[in-house]
Amino acid sequence: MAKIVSSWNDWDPLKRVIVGRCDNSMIPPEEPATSEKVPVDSEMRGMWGLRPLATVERGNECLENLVKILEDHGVVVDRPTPLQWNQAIGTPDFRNDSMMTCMPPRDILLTIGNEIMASANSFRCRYFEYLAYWPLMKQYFDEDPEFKWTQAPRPRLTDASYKHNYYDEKISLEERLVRTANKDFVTTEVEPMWDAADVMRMGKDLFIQHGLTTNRTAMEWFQRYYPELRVHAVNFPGDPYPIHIDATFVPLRPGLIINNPQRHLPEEQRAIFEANDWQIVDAAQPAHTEPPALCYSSVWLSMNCLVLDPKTVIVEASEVYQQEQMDKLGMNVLPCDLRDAYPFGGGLHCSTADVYREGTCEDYFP
Ligand code: ABU
Repeated sequence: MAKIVSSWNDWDPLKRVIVGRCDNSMIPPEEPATSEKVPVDSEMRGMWGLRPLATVERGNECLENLVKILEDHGVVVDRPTPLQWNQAIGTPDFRNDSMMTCMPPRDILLTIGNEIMASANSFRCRYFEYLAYWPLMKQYFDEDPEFKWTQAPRPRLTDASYKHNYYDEKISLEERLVRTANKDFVTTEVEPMWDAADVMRMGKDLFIQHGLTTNRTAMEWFQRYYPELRVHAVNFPGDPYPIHIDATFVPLRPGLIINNPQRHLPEEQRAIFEANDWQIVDAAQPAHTEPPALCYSSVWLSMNCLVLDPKTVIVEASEVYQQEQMDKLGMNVLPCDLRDAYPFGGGLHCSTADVYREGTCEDYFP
């Protein structure tokens, strides 16, 4: 039996990966955690329902572009099995009028070594999203005797998990930034809640963003679950909607990170990188001033790239400034037309989840 699952970081040579699907995707109904992520002037405020079929088909076409590039570079690609996301869901603790999608997998699945763990998301609409990946998990389990198939403790997501009316309609951008700086977010600390895309894996070290989707209790949970790893809480005060680290702080290879210039890492949190001779470079400006229609994410998906190995990176095809910068940083750039998949939850990194990268668990911060 073969070794199928192993990955310790985002830059070692990628050999197997999951790419999401847009089928049956929903704009979910408003609920305590999601409303905080949707800007007050967004066209998505108050909207919910099935996403238009033409956009689903176009999003899937974009994901096929990514699959082709990956396969042309010898990467094995696995795909989830979409559910009918428009079904209402319920648990003893909450009911929600629909689910969301199986994009992006990066939010749901966290690969650390030979373990893939389904996350403990704070959005009620994402509570059952892991089911789309369960057929793949079973396949890996059958084929790889060392694969650890794990589900993180399921949050209850009762009303006690959220600060209600935390952001009212009139909150200014400045006030949002003050709250980010004060690490004052919509979730409470009654239980661990986290999105896998808030976790940056760097061998022995996990850097986890504290923000709208991941709380402090999650960090404490991670440290106890992985006593052999070091967990670092990071936060980015320039981000009024802090969600997911992979459009903010993105490693390209050992020693090199690009950082969102609007969301600088505070001095005291940079120290560990500087002390270990890592270079933190401001990312290039996005090529767009607005995200595409019906998109939750910011224009900074420009830097949400997928590293195939320490010399090769996939960058969105229209993000010419980011491509140019990657080229200057010594990376071989593969452009991929993916922008119309952004509304389904993110860019190139978001749209994937690692299954296998070569390499082992290294200590980059001795
Ligand atoms: N899922 C990544 C979103 C990050 C951003 O909106 O900037």
